[in-house]
Amino acid sequence: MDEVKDLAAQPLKKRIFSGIQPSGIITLGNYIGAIKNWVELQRDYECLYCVVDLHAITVRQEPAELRRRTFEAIALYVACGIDPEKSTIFVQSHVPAHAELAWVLGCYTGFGELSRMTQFKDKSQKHSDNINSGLFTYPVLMASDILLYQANLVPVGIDQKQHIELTRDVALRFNSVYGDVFTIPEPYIKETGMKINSLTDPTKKMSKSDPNPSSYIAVIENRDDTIRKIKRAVTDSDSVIKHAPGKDGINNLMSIYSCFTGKSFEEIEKEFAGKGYGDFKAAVGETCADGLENVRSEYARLIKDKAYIESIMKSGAEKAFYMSRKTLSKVYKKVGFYHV
Ligand code: ATP
Ligand code: LTN
Repeated sequence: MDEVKDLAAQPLKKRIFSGIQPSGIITLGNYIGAIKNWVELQRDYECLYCVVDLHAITVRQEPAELRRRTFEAIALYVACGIDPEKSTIFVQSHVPAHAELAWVLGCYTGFGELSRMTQFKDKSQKHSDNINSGLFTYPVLMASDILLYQANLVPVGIDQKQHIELTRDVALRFNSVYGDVFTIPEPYIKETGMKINSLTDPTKKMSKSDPNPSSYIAVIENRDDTIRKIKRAVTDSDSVIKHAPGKDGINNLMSIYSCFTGKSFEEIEKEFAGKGYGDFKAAVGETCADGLENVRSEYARLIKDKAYIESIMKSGAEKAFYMSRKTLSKVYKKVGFYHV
């Protein structure tokens, strides 16, 4: 029995875990900062990609919408190129060990550590009418997601770096008391695209829960909307296409362009030398819409196939359930819970 456990804890390929909240329509920021990298990493890693619905309820959600978005997010993962034959795709609430481990890890996480989390500070300002304890302990649940599967690497945008550092601290603390229970995970954050900013306020992160749809590109919106939103994106008053401090709007559009074309900022500056913002924005809009074209048509096909999407959820949850139980039983044993 112990041998089986050890095999599950040490896979041949290194393991990856990541997730997105079904808290809104998935944006270009989520795509570039997370999903695009997930697709590439599938080749060399054993990957688990989750729709983290337990996290989403830290902010009030309309139940029918949450349910619909969870379904849509799974379809979008597949449409983007996550292969259900290679990777485990599942919904967080389908695997009870996430919440169970979160309770245990909460007892090894300091109030002071959680108080320093910038996402908590931001979100409690934005939702001052609902500063619930789930919002505060959110990073403990995220640590459980990652540690349950003994993940080595966690591909995310830069905004999640602090949460991964906390995950490492909690895992090291737990291991120092009980021995090597958890793998210590590393963040995987790509320099270009680690923070795509809002199109209406380029000093802020593009966010799917932004109430203004002009601030984000939805991965599945139509081509004309994408082109129009980029055309109207806020930029500064000079008209030189150059990556420079203070030019947040242009820097942001250059990052988007770079992510789809693979061109460096210098190459982009050369390409648009002598041209104005109008030409540049049109090129970014077209390139972005082209880059999302396949995802959009694949999504339109998949979203109609309820039985297929639900079968992915079910088999993903089964695999994740089995893997998660290994770690949870080990943790329960280590802390001294009675087993019969
Ligand atoms: P919310 O607005 O509800 O907080 P969000 O759009 O910030 O949601 P999350 O579900 O919190 O998205 O994040 C999912 C993944 O996408 C994380 O890895 C996160 O770092 C990444 N991500 C989110 N927004 C961006 C962005 N603007 N640029 C780059 N990566 C991003
Ligand atoms: N907190 C993340 C979403 C998330 C996550 C995870 C990401 C929840 N659990 C585990 C990576 C690994 C966010 O993007 N806000």
